Amino acid sequence: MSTRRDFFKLASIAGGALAASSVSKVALAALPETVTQTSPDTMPPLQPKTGRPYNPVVTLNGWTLPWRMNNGVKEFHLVAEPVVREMAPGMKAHLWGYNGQSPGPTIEVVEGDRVRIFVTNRLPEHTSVHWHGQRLPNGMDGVSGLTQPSIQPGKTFVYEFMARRPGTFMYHPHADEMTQMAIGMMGSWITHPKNKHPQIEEVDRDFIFLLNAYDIEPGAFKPNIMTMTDFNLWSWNSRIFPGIDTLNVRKNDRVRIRIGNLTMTNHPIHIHGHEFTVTGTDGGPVPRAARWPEVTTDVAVGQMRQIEFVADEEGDWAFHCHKSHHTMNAMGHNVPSMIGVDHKDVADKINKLIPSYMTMGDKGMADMGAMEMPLPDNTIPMMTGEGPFGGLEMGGMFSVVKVRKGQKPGDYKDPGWYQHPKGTVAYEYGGPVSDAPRQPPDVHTRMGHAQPELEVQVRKPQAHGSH
Ligand SMILES: [Cu+2]
Repeated sequence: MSTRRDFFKLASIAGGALAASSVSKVALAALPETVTQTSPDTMPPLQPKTGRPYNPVVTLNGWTLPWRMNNGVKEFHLVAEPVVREMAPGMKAHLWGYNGQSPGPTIEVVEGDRVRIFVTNRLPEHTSVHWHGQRLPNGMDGVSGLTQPSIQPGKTFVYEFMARRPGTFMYHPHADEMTQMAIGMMGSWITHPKNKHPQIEEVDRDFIFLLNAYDIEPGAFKPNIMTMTDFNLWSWNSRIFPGIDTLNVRKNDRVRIRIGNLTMTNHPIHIHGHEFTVTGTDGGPVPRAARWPEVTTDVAVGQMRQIEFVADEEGDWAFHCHKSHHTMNAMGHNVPSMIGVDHKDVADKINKLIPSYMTMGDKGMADMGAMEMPLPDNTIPMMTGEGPFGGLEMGGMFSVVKVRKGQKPGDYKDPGWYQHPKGTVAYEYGGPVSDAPRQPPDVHTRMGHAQPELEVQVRKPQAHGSH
């Protein structure tokens, strides 16, 4: 608690600092300037210029919201508004978000910081902001109708509380949630520890992103907000592979990745080539004795998971959701199985009549990636992305952790594809392959073994049994 004398002391310090930076008191009484981001690229971490120092995070295909200091209070300005988000090159979605992007900017503060967030509503309907996972006064919790009146279009509300515990959090509306979260309104929040924390490791690379899902028909721009389970775009920070940036790290870096889930299903997030431990959730740091090694961790709906590992194996390591339909991009629903059907000639003709027509491949789904068929505007192939050895046949929730010895500290630009040392890549066998005859498959065999046809006797239940 500040005493009255402390307050005057602070005010005079602040006044001095302000005079130096020529910001008037009138300006500080007004709303903090609105900062907008239009690029969907991963922005460099925001190094704190004021307040307690910390090691900032990297928001995957996102950015961090700058703040201003006002008498020791960190002031942020979030603007809820319609945005156009490029989900991948060639595909844009009309979403709702904050400050020009969906998800909104990451908010980073330090444990003990007093935070004031101005929220301006430029949406066509009311909203609110819930600070998921925070300890705060009940009236700052952002639940429309329960803890506050909703923020009407054109209005600005102020939230103010102290960031009491360190960890990884999110923010999202608690007003017409079905619409507002299905259309991209969400953002990440990190509270860094004030001092060295016994359960919180210092890391070299610290990434954060949110899992989201949309239902956007090929050729359309707006998500269908009525969809409950049948989404067709599975994204990280509203980006789909190959639109998701790679996570570039230096060999032996200690890496933390913070993942929050605001979709309507769980996502088992999987890394190749390394093991990690879950070091924290939105409930706080996991005590060391309670951690165990994993290569996949399930991030359930409304949860945050912080995973950590030492990146000590060089290479391009796949990092993705393990639900195979979540590493694919938009496809029409109710697609018939076309395996075994040669449709190459028909597809072109059908496409002229029905622009949104897409077919499943005739051998499997892999030939979808090869783009034999013209696609409608504003969609990208279901499985795509080119690697150094060919098509990756992945979309959606997929990226690559690039571990390199040569990555300079502080310089984390994409190093390009991994150059494998000689003799360390799977290769084609050059010798003879025996051509032993195999049982030809036919309708009466299973697994190649002939099976006698079974005669099945059905005993009908009898009304006048012996019981
Ligand atoms: Cu998933």
